[in-house]
Amino acid sequence: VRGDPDHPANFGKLCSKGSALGETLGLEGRVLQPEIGGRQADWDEALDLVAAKFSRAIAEHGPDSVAFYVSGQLLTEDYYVANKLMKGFIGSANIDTNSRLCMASSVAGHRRAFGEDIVPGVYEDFEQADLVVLTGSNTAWCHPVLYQRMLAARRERGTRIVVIDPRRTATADECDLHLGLDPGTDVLLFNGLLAHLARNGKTDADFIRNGTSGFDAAAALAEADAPSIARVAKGCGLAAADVQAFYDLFAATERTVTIYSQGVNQSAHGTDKVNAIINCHLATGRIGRPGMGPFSVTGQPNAMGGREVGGLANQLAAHMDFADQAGIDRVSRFWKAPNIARRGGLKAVDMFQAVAEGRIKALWVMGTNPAVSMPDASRVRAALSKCDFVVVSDVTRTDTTRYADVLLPAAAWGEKDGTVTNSERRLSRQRPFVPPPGEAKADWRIICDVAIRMGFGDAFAYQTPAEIFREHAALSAFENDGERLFDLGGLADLSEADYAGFAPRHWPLPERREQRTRLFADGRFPTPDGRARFVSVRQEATAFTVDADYPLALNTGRLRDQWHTMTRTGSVPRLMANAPEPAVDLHPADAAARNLKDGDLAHLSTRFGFVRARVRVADAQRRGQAFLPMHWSGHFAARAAAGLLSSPVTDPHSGQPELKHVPVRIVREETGWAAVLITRRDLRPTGFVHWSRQAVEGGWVYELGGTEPPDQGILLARKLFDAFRRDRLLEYNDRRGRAYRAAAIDEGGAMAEALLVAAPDQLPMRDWLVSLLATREPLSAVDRHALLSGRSPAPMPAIGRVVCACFHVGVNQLASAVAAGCDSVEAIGSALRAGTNCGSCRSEIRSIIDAGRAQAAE
Ligand SMILES: Nc1nc2c(c(=O)[nH]1)N[C@H]1C(S)=C(S)[C@@H](COP(=O)(O)OP(=O)(O)OC[C@H]3O[C@@H](n4cnc5c(=O)[nH]c(N)nc54)[C@H](O)[C@@H]3O)O[C@H]1N2
Ligand SMILES: Nc1nc2c(c(=O)[nH]1)N[C@H]1C(S)=C(S)[C@@H](COP(=O)(O)OP(=O)(O)OC[C@H]3O[C@@H](n4cnc5c(=O)[nH]c(N)nc54)[C@H](O)[C@@H]3O)O[C@H]1N2
Ligand SMILES: [Mo]
Repeated sequence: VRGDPDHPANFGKLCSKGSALGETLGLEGRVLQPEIGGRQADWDEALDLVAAKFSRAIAEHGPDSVAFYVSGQLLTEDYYVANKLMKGFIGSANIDTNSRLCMASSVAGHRRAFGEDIVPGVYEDFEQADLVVLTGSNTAWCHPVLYQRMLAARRERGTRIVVIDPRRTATADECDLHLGLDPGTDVLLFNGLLAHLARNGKTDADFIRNGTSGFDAAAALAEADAPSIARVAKGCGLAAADVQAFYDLFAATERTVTIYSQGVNQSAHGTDKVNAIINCHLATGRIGRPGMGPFSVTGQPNAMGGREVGGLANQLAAHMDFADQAGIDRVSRFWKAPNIARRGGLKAVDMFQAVAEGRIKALWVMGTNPAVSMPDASRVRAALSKCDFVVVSDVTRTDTTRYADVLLPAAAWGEKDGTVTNSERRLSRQRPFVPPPGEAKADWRIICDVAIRMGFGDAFAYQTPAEIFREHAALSAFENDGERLFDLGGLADLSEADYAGFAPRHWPLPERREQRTRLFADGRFPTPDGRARFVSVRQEATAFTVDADYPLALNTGRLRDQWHTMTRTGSVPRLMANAPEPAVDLHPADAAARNLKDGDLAHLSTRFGFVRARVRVADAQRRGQAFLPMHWSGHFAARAAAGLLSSPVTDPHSGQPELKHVPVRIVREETGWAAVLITRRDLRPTGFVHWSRQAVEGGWVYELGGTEPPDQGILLARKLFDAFRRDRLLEYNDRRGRAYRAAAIDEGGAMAEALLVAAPDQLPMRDWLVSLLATREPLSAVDRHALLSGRSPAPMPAIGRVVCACFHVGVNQLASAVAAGCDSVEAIGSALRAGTNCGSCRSEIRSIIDAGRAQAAE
């Protein structure tokens, strides 16, 4: 897999996960055939059943008794037909998407300010800016290709970077200023900025007068909220000098882009946070011109396409919504859909609540894993298991597919054919290069096949994705005299050949009107009066308060090399190597206060549930705050999904849940034993207090542990070997019953698996055992002896924990290179290639160089 150097969004650069896509094309875990109640079925039978169950629920309980929960993994064409089926033909707006957990606050903020969900700028602005403000965004890990573009510009023209994040993330490594604000205090910080700009005459009076409304009220509320820098500093938990420095920099720099992501969106006040940011850009007229503007960066491959077709329950289609009667009539006429939904539907959290209460009788989940990614996930799981009829379309087995009455095999990346939109409004094609395996089918095809069976054949008789795309483009232009900026009218007649060869382009792409790359530079906005709206916001009390029972604030988010619920990245050894176990980051003082050290097992609980994870003592963490990655599902650990802890409290405007903060209690889990199982088998062990697993060359490494005393732990762990004949086992038991080592030997005499059990912290090194798994060579007498004695036969030149996932370079190799004289990230790059692809490990390489330097100085 290589990037396309001509693609204008990344110029051929890929992140670690993109580079590893080729390693995810195997069929392990793929769903290859439809299943009904766990047994294999053919497509006709499965589709007939889905159509019949949905039709019956609608006939008996009305259209609002069914729902779709869809995803930004879908292509625009898939999304379009799912939305059309639910809103146009079933006649309910109960279709919502995982973008509710991701982008909904940005959508709501854009609509309040601009009248339409528009990202005004383009990625080039990041390079043309003199100041880049990154707030609530760990860009270095989550948008590494864009981040490297910013850093390149910074080297060339000295762009200043300000990072606003309660954690000191890798993104903060190369910044001029890091504001480690208290969680949830962003509105105060940006209100303070607005007040500061107004107080010091740094606003653009012409732009405010000609292009906006509501400035005076917003500025007055900001002034009341944030009357002084001292007040802001106190409220945000920052040093006054840092706040002052940020405000001065912003005030003085015309070319400023403010980039924001989940630290802003995933909040009980996410929409207000978005508007507090936009207010500052409107006040300075810094919008839509080169190098400036508020900029929401999205996450999923096609989160934006979903917003365009109307995948959110409160949107209708093509940027029209339910507030506008004429718009509903217009879409109804265009679709020839008299039964069209006339009011908004249930948003994700409410949708699963309705499922739990039995109000939703039939639910179809497509391309998302809510059993892991929704907040209060145990309630979501209970709802799924109670629901009368659950359909899941996915490419792999997940924690959610376990609840499927009907499981449908969808085509995956590399097999799908259609379009996506990125954060800068750029449409790109996704083209297939392998046929779908087994009986997998494109999502749009599956949805249309069900629609036809429900009696809507005329409206869903598409033969190709291009046909769907043309209709989507035509709807965006239908009776659109420029009042909706989302207009793809120029693409409504695209031929099959043009669609096949479509080169990436920004919308709007109207048929007759002028085509623009950036929007709003003219001071005209898609509101009724053509003016942008300042939204008066005030800093509300944060949704959570820590207390004696739950004394820490838990933040959740992403790791560098994992993608969401790990359905693909989790089985790629080099992507698992940097952070192999689920771990909670704690400030050293918070860890010490709980008698926890690095690598200990911790028990985390909130009012919604509990999980177990290792402790990682991290200086980047502020006191009183903990951070847990969102990634570990039940496929990779016994119980470590962040969703089990997260709160279902939502933002009142966007319905987006507060995924970034929940009060948590973290205590030591007193373990009596620990074990490691190195195996070729794909297992999900049961009966253990804790396990997690890591993909390695040739199989998996399982870490296990329990609260039982070691002798009982040995008995429990040995059950994992029940599958093997006794004469195939090499076993060692120490006399006191505190340690056990064993290996299972295959027909060829090679090690099929190895199990080591000991008291916690007493496990022998296992790198060499893992290497035996990959070699598949018969065990020598020396190996056998070493295995039973728990000592590696020869010192292994282990590469150590992987730092550069793109080129598989480990910490030991880096340390040797530093010792041998490599004294810069660039020198390391030329020597080992590490850090020269996506660049997201550069900050870690830098800290290894610094550590080497410090050691040399001692
Ligand atoms: N490696 C990787 N990259 C990804 C993904 C992935 O799974 N893995 N997923 C993609 C998707 S779908 C998305 S949506 C994006 C998300 O990309 P990001 O939003 O950058 O990622 P997160 O780690 O969720 O959160 C960003 C930061 O918000 C900070 N934060 C928490 N609370 C607050 C607060 O109150 N205020 C401020 N200012 N900051 C706060 C967190 O500490 C965290 O560092 O990433 C995309 N890219
Ligand atoms: N605690 C906490 N929770 C979070 C977040 C957080 O920061 N903290 N972030 C939230 C955010 S921003 C997001 S985007 C969500 C992501 O959460 P999910 O959407 O649950 O995450 P994924 O693992 O990407 O799930 C996508 C599923 O779609 C399948 N899939 C991939 N391609 C296709 C396809 O073409 N068709 C079909 N039918 N299936 C496909 C994959 O196999 C996978 O099972 O998590 C949210 N939840
Ligand atoms: Mo997301």
